[in-house]
Amino acid sequence: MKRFTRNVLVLSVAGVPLMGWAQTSFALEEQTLANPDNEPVPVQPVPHERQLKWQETEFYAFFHYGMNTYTGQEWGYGNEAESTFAPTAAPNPEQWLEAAKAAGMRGGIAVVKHHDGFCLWPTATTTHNVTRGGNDFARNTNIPRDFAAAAKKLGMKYGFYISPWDRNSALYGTDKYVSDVFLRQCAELAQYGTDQFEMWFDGANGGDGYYGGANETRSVDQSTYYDVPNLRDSVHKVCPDCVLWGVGGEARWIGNEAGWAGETNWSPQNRGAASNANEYGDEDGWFWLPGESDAKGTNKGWFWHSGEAPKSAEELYKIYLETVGRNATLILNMPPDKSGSLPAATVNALRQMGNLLRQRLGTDLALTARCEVSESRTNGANRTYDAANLIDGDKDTYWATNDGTTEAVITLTWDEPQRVHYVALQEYIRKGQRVKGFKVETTANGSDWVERANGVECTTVGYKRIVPLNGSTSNYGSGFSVKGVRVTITDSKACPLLHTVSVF
Ligand code: FUL
Repeated sequence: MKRFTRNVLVLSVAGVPLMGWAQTSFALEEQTLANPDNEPVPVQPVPHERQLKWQETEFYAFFHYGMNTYTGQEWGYGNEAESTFAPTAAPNPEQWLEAAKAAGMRGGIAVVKHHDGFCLWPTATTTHNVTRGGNDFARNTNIPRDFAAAAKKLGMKYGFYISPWDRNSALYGTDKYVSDVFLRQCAELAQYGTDQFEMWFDGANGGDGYYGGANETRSVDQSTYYDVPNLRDSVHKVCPDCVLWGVGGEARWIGNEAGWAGETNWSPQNRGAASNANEYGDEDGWFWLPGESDAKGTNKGWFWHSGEAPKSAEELYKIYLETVGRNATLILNMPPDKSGSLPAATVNALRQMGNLLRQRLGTDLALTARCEVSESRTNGANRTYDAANLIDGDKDTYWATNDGTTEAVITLTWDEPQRVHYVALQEYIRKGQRVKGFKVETTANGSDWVERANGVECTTVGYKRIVPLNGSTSNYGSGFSVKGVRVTITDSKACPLLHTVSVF
């Protein structure tokens, strides 16, 4: 039996009405009423189920392909003749996604309409589309159809980038553009697969353009123009797991296009925050708006350009550590060329990147460690909060402390020395992001501890934090020979909840 003390609202005493808070206590069977599993109270805001699934995608590809591939531009003006789109072979999304998979990516987003307004599927909303392309390869192109089919075949997640800004449409800037063109295009895309994981809505909105021959500047207020609440509800009815990125308001731009997130990175954020605040999120943010970092995988633009080269596998690996390793997702761009396929050099760089990820982050040494904690929460009827949950490879079980405990120590030890480079931590974010500070130490002999990760801001954790023990994201180094790794949580918004501690 356990005695619970509750604050209850007292409405009347002896017939005399009265409003106020009084403290009563009553005995109950242990944890049998509202919270039999003794689960911690969530720290708001918390993610929606679809945001959780989206976050688990972690690392996915961006494919910028379209009219610009054939004009060499980055932002087409909207006046390009449809016949300019003329692939030299049938565009091959399966080849794109195979290369992404080899890099360790779990999905991809294909650009199917960029700011120039040219649609890579046979849409009913505009004649500025592939059906009027320059050859049979163009006229048979349907990227949403083929991309979705390839993703399903390869077991990858998929989604589409559709630019809200349309420099071709005569209607852009009017309500009719939103109702008859943009929302319909989104509805058409939703029909290409109900299991889409993300729709990407760019932040570049309005400016000069062709606009059906008007050749003028048109500006809109992107916070109200696109009828986003209606768009969100309509897409979710068809694609319940599809996160509407950017303008859609369910995940945020990390705020630079350089492939890094802040070491301190909160998933909570306030809508409309400045881009340099997006790199860090907001500890007190009202919305669960997790960060996505978009980065170029090549040395020129988002679209393919003659003479371009992919970044090296080491550069890509550093980007990974500084995004996925800092509580953001990484969407890495690799542009198909005029043949509609990825160039061989790109495919090769992606394969090498995948090799690095497997070699360096593929074998979790924590799974063979002893794991002890300074405190674990009292177990519930159907849930345990023990140290064992940290190393059971199960993201749905977690370790927690009791309410009121915001500092704790997790110690992993091995009988034989292990060569280690990274510690990775993952919070059980279903109940909100909590950890505000931690430190990492190692011991070579089992008794003398040395603090590692010097120079690294050991602050937030979130969905995933990968901490380089040598403090460097660019130098893998030779690692440390250790018999123990100790993580001390030094501050947390409420009792910390971690589902996994990994050591690589
Ligand atoms: C930007 C766009 O303007 C670029 O062209 C590109 O699509 C990039 C991913 O987003 O804001």
